[in-house]
Amino acid sequence: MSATAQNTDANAAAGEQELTDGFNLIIDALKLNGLETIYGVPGIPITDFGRMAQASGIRVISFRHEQNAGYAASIAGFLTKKPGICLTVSAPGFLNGLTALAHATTNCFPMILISGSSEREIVDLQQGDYEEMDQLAIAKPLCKAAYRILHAQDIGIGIARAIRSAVSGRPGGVYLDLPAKLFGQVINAEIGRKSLVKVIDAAPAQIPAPDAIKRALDVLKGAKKPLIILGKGAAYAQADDTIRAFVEKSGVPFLPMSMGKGLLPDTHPLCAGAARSTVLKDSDVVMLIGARLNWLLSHGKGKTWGDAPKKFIQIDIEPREMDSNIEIVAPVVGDIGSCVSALLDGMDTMWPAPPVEWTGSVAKKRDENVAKMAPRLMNNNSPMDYHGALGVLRTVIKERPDAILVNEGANTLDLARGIIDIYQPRKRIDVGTWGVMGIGMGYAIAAAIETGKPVLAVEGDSAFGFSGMEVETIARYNLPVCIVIFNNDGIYRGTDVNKGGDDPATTVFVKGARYDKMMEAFGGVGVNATSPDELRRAVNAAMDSGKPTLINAVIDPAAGSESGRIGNLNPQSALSKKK
Ligand code: OXT
Ligand code: ADP
Ligand code: MG
Repeated sequence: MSATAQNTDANAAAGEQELTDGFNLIIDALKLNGLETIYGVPGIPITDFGRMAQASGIRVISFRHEQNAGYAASIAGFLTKKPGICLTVSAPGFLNGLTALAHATTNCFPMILISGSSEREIVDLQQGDYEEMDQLAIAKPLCKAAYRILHAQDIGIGIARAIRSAVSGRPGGVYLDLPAKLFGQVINAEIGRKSLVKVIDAAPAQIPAPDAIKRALDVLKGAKKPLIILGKGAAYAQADDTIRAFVEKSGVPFLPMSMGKGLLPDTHPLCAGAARSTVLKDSDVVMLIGARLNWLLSHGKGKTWGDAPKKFIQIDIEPREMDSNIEIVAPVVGDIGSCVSALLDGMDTMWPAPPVEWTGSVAKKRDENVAKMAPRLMNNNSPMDYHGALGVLRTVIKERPDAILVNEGANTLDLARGIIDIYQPRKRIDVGTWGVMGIGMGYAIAAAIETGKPVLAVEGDSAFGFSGMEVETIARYNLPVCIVIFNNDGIYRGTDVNKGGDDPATTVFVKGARYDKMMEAFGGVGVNATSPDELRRAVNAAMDSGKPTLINAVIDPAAGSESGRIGNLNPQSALSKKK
């Protein structure tokens, strides 16, 4: 029964006018639109709202810091195609949630940050209200849309607008500002009920133009060395069978971006993940499906892409993405499900496979790289190196392909991305477009809550520190999350030395720290693993039991490299080099 209906019954029994209020209308509006989970941190003015939402059957997951709740909401949006909801208090809580809102927008994940706020009259005259801040103005440049609701009868339409803005077109973050007074505003229950809006077809299909499809197929057909790149937009679209059918019918090698892995298994015969530099350099036609030509693809130019002339086909819902970095000869604008099925329909029954010289050379390079890596993954060194430890985790995921892998760090990220094969769509979630540290525990919590599947979070020791306090949240909700911390005593490496004094170097942490004790402190399982064999036993036990577990994997402090695979992005001082 809706919250408003419960009040109505009580009022009718008392023979009074039927009333509802802001609290109840927000709850009813969210439920009416199937938004049944909230990630947040309570406090003035939203504490009672959280209680009432929980009492009404909404799942309210209470975090230790809003940034982690925000990251949880953002990835809930990616995993479900419904906006993830993050709820925060005013000013400081709002600001803590804002990084995640900006992250959602940058990564094209649908999310709504709902923040309580101070009263307009006082904020606008800057008279020093409790947690005073002009939140709407601050949020605007960091999200796709920002709205404020001032009257209870506008709650229905305000929430509908927020939902539609988050999920339609290119998905993104939306800010919804709810001043404290709104929650307690009382209105007639019937008027309230009628003001609610159920959003119909929140993300309408966007059908591509037939001539755009024909142009794209003509370019693809003319290719001698074609390549398909599958980005996280393709994973988000949930058009998994259509994408697989298209790739297989085309016979074109595909390169998955990090979160596009698993759309087709990394072990698929057409997967070129292990021949990345070869396919980027040597291909002549590249079809991007839900992937942007940003820094992760070297903007489509330069050394990475080699000298061979290239034509790009791009499928994206955002028309302005076309030609953002280089010329796109065949832009296809529409939602990926509609575009890829139109491409599939437009292919002749006898679609010619790409020349075997190309597919054969890609397969050969891939097999060579895989074979080169294989022996390194089998070592049982103690302390562990990255390859020994990741070899174990690769098998864990192979044996449990429906588990979700969360991954952050530098070396821990880059090496895990290459080594751990992914077999199903949306099973690898990571630092995304910004390469941001801190998504780990929020993502792990949301992945467990939204999917009910076991989660393996593979974390650099620095990366983990950004959201580490949420191990208490994981223990409190008894979530099936196994965290493995690659503990190499620091950021990139634990061997740096301060050349100017007694303070520790900026990149090193306490030597020999025991992160496993953190989980034990909250009643979960903690394990210290010093060899691949110990790691294997501990992870298997955790994944089988589903108990919250934190494994401190002791990694050689000298094993990593500066910034993992992206050390080239560090600016260098010409002066210090001369010294
Ligand atoms: O083809 P070639 O020969 O080139 O080979 C490629 C593949 O073909 C091959 N490959 C394989 N071989 C064999 N078998 C298999 N299966 C296979 N698969 C692939 O391997 C190579 C490499 O493949 P890859 O990875 O696909 O290709 P490449 O060239 O690396 O791809 C380029 C990129 C750019 C697409 C890729 O590198 C990428 O996606 N990179 C993302 C990088 C990223 O986002 N990093 C995170 C940011 S780093 C830094 O900023 C950090 N900070 C600062 C900070 C941040 N970020 N955020 C905030 C809020 N504050 C501060 C911090 C603090 S990282 C960091 C902490 C680090 O310390 P930790 O303790 O957490 O971690 P450790 O480093 O472990 O100590
Ligand atoms: P990656 O980092 O994996 O390369 P990006 O985040 O750069 O991926 O790109 C994702 C792209 O997917 C964005 O340009 C976004 O507009 C697009 N996108 C997201 N959802 C859809 C969809 N349903 N249909 C079409 N394009 C989409
Ligand atoms: Mg580290």
